[in-house]
Amino acid sequence: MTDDALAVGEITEGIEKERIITAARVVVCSPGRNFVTLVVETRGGVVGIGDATLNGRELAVATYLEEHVCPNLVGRDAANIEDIWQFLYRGAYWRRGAVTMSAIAAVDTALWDIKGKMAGMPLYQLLGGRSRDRVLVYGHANGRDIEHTVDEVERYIGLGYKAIRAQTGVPGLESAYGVSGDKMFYEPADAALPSEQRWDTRAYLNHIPRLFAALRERIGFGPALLHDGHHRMTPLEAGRLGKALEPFDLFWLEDATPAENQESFRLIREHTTTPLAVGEIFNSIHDCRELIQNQLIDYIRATVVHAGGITHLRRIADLAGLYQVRTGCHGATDLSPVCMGAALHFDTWVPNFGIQEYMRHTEATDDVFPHDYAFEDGYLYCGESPGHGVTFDEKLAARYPYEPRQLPIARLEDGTVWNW
Ligand code: KDG
Ligand code: MG
Repeated sequence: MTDDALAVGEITEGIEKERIITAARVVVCSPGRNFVTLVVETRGGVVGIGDATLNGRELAVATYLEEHVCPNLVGRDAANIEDIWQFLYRGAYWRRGAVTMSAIAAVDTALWDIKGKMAGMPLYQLLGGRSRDRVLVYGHANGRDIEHTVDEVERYIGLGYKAIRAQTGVPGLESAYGVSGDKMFYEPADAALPSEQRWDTRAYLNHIPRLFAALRERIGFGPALLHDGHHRMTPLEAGRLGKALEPFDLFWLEDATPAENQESFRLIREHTTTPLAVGEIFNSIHDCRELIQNQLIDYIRATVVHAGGITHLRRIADLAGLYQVRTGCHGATDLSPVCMGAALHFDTWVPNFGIQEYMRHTEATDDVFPHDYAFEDGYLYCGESPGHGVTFDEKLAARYPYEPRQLPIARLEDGTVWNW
C-alpha cells in the first residue's frame, strides 16, 4: 500500500469521528399542544430532530428517553441506524409498547434526518426515491349535526381537499368523537385529568348512515369520504354500519372496533365490503400481522412516531404490500410537524401508498417547527432540503412550557367505562 492509500483510511476514520453522537436531549414544549422532541448532535455539528409525542403520556416518553435511551446514544456512530434500532429494541429486553416504540421512533427519525443532511439528500431519496409526485391527504370536517357537517365538508372541498373525513354530533349525546368547537385545529386532549363523555352506540349507528346519505346527496360522488368509528363498536355492530354505508362509497371506515384481537376483524369483513382501516395506536408489525396476512383490512394506519420510526414502518409497509394493503398514516395534530415531515418523505417513497391524514397545526406550532412541506389543492408536497425538512426553534419552544393534558374517557349511560 502506498502512503496515498493509507490516507484513505485516515479520511474514513475522520468521517467516522464526525459522525459520532456527542449529545442527545429531549425538549417538551406546548405551542398550542404538547410535543416531545429529541435533538441529536454529532461531533461534525450535524443535528437531527425526532418526534416522540404520545398524547397524554408525553412525560413518560421524555423520561424513558432521558433516563434509558439518550445515555446509550452518546459515542455511537449516527450512521448505523439499523444497529442502533436493534440495540434499543432487542437490547432493552422489554420489547414493544407505545412508550418504548415512540422513544425508538424519535431516535430513528433523528438519525435518518442526520443521514440525509450528511448525504445532502432529502429523506425520500435515501429510501429509494420517488414513487409519486404528490401525497393525497384527507382533512377533518365535523359539525354539531348533519346539516352543519355537510356545510363543513363543503368548506373543505372549497379549501381544495379531495378527501374528507366526516364526523358529526349524535342526537341525545352532548359530545361525539371528532366534533370540536374549533373547526381547523381539533385537539381532544382537553384537561389535566380526563374529561368524561357519554356514549350510546345505538344512537350512533342509527344516525351515521343519514349523514353519509345527506353528504352524497349534496356533494355527489366526486370527493372521497372517510369516517372514524374510534373503536366504539363491537365487530357485529361495525359490520352492520359498514353494510349500511356501502351505497355511499366510503374511502374507508376507520377503527371500527379495537384490534387487540386481530381475528375480530373477520366478522366485520364477512358482513361488508366497505374498506377498513386500522392501526393508529399500533406500535409493532406484530400488532397488524394477522390483519394484513388474512386480508382483513385495506389500509394500515401505523405511523412514524408510534411505530418505531421509518425503519420499522418500512417493514410494516412491505408486509402490507404483499397483501395489497395500502398505507394511510395517522396524522392528527398530536403528531408534531417533525413526524409529518418524515411521514411525507415515507409517503413519497412507499410503493403501496393509500392516503395521508392531515390536520393543520396551529401557527404557534408551525413557528416552533419550521418546515418545507406544503399543502396545495388537496395534496401535500415534501420539500427537497436534506433530511426530513423540519427544524426546531428551541429558543421559541422555551416560551411554551409543558401543560398537563389527557385524552377524555367514554362511559355508557349506566356509567360503564367504554372505549374512547
Ligand atoms: O391522540 C389521539 C388522536 O390522535 C386520535 O383521537 C385522532 O383518531 C384520530 C385520528 O384518526 O386522527
Ligand atoms: Mg382515528
